[in-house]
Amino acid sequence: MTDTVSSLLAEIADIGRDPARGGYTRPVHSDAEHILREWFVGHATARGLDVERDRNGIIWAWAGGVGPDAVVTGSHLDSVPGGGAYDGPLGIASALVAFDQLVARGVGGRPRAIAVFPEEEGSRFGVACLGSRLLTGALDPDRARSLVDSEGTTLAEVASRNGLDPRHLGPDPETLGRIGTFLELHVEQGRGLVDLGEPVAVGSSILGHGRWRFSISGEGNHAGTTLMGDRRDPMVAAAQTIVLVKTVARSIPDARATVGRLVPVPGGTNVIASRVDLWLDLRHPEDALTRYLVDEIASRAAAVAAEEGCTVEVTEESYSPTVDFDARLQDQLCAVLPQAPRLSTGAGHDAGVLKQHVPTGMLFVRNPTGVSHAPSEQVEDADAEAGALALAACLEMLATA
Ligand code: HGY
Ligand code: MN
Ligand code: MN
Repeated sequence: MTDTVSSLLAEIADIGRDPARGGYTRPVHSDAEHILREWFVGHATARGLDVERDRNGIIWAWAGGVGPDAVVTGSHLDSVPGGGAYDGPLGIASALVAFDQLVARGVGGRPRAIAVFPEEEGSRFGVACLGSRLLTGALDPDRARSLVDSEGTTLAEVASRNGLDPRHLGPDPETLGRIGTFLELHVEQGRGLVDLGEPVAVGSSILGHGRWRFSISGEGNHAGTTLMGDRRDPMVAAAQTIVLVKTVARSIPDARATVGRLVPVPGGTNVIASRVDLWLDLRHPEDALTRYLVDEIASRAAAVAAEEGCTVEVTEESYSPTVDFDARLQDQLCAVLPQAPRLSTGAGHDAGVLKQHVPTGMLFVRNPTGVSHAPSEQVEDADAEAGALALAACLEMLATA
């Protein structure tokens, strides 16, 4: 095979482009994501890998037999709305090139696989790392089945439409038990490697992060016939909540709090909303402080809402504690990549979910802009190839250690 990471990514460069937002919008089980899945399966099959899809929709491409104690790499193909070209697909393309390297070097040893996890971003059904959470039992299957997208379609319905039996969604200890070590390569979502002048880093930790839905309810009414003093306008309460989110988060060093999504109901220009849903993405290295922050924000939001005659209901949609990757595995990876610094990340990954169950590590590849979840996310061709070679070297070590 003469594929390079850049040539593989060039094959999908037009899939799921979003002219309105810029970048890519590839929600799970969209046409775009299905094309990306077919792209991956085509390349895996062409390499003689045994491809299967498990009960949770995770794709596994096996070389050298199926588990146990397999060395598994992989990432995701779904994106955030208006996302970059590399968040997810870089890990998949690099895994294909790394597997080519292992074949070229005649590397045997443990079975190895590439995994493609669905709905890592949680952009359609609201729960990040949905596939790996189902696989590991971190997400209740009944709750998963009833998750709905913005059209009100449940995950169960979408799963059925896509050849999965929703009754089988859930923990899969047999599949999980095949993994001996999991190593995910991902574009760095920050400027650590730029500042350090290195192309590749070894991951040290993932920041704890959660998502909470704030449903602010007031009284829907006519924009023209309702005097200002007679209103219970949840949009006003929502605006004040968004400002206080920043105030509270800035009071705690290293906290990151974001409201990136807000949905007024019914959403008419000449209509006072009856309800506003907004989502808080909150992250901090210390889980106790994350909890403090969400409680503080929720209580202040209730107070500002009350002043507008509104109420607030807060629902936790997903939460992942801070994850420190296995120290021994980090040391092994750094022994293979002596130039690679160790970097933490503020971004969540399926590796963070799997780490609770199997020895797990990450590699990050330099992103000159440091920007992610936006069209300007970038990886230079030379760094992309360096990442695949680094992944190949680490997989060889893990397969033969
Ligand atoms: O949201 C995250 O941190 C990841 O990109 N899903
Ligand atoms: Mn990602
Ligand atoms: Mn992402």
